[in-house]
This record gives sequence, structure tokens and C-alpha cells, in this order.
Amino acid sequence: MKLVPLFMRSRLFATMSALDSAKKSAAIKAVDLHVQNNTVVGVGSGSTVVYAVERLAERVKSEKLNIQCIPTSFQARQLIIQHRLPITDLEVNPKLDVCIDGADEVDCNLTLIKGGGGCLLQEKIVASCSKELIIIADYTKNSQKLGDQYKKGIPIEVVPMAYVPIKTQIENLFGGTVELRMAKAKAGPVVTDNGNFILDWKNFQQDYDWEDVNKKLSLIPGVVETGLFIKIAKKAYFGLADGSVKEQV
Ligand code: ABF
Repeated sequence: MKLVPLFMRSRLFATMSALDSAKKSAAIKAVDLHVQNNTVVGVGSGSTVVYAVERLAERVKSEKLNIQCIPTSFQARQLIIQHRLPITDLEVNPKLDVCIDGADEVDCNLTLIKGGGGCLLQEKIVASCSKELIIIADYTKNSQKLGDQYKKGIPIEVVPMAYVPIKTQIENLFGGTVELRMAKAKAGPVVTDNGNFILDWKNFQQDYDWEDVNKKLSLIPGVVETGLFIKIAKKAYFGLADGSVKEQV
């Protein structure tokens, strides 16, 4: 076990608590401004959304809010159930008022990289059924150009049998390196909630026309969805280290 010197531990802890308070500030602002009585809200995935669900539960209790929640992943579904929030689905509510979700990176055009947690397919589906997609994130997710901050690659959900030809096509078309996302213990590939694999496209050029790239990626047979969210998000709230919140539209 690697021992961390005491002073680093406190600094590490301080950084972590600054990040957590930043996530929480963004989440509370988004929920308070975009969720009212009778709202049908899409619940995203990841750690920042946990604070949004906690805020929803607080407001349901204190204001007797009547809301319905639609999950964007198994993780989001468990979170909704754990907080005893009313849960529904797209079959019953195919049109949502708002979807509140996290992101791995948000560039100056509000283009997002999502899917670091492997939930991009349902996230994009639910976002597409929502009147507005509201992004909540800490300050580390805000960037000028895609790729400035998030270095783990653009996630692409693919049909498992086709992951090798898809990897080859992406590298031939756009360069960079495409890796099959492996489970933490390297026991095998990550399998999404939908039974697919995730490819992470790294070392890409940063001056691409992302709308064109996204269209071409989506046309590759076997690509189910990409983690590029282009012209989908309406607004982003970034929690800052000092507890304030920066908005981007
Ligand atoms: C989900 O949450 C994913 O699209 C994204 O990868 C992740 C961000 O997680 P966190 O909020 O923990 O940074 O929205």
C-alpha cells in the first residue's frame, strides 16, 4: 500500500473537498432554477448528478414537489430509487421538461464529451427527448477546445462484434488511437447497460469540425452512439472552487 505523506493527504483532501463543493454548488443551482412542480426530469449519470438528486429529494420533501424522474443509466435508476423519488420512463413520458446531467468536458461552444462512465447512449436518448439539457460540472470540466482537459478519449459505444473494424476505420479516417475500454481489473472489456462495448478515441486533433466528424463516426456500421454532444446542451453550470457558480450558454 502506497503511504501518502500527511501534508499531501490534507492537500489531496482539500482538493477533493473543493471539487465536491464545486459539484454540489452547480447541482443545487441547476435543480433550483430548472425544476418546478410537475416537472418531468431526466437524471444523468456520474458523481455530480448525485448532488442534483439529493437536492431534488430535499425539495420534494420540503416543498411537497410533484416531479417524475427518468434515469439515463442503471446507476441513475438506483440513485432515484435510493432517494425514493418517483420514477418513470420514456414509454410513459416520451417528452421531458429538462434533463440534468454531468459531462467529462465542455468546450467554448457548449460541445460536450460525455460517456466517461459508459452511459452515453441512454444519456443522449433522454437528452434528445428533453426540452432542455442542463449540464452540471466542476470547474475542471470547462475548456476552450475539446481535448484540452479530458485526456481519456472520446467514448464511442459500439456493437461488440465490430469493435476491431470500427477501431481501424476511425484511426484511418481521423488519426489518433482508439482503445477498447477494459474493466478496472482488466478482467475483460467494459460492457454497457445496453450490452455494448466502449471504444475511447484518444490523441485526436483538436481543430476538427466536430459536427462533421460526429456524422461520419455515426455512419460507421456498428457504431451505436458517440460521446460527442453537439448543439444539444442548452446551458452549463460550472461550480468554482470558491463555491460560486459560472454559467455558460
Ligand atoms: C455522465 O457523468 C457522463 O456522461 C460523464 O462521463 C460523467 C461525468 O461524471 P462526473 O460528474 O462524476 O464528473 O454524465
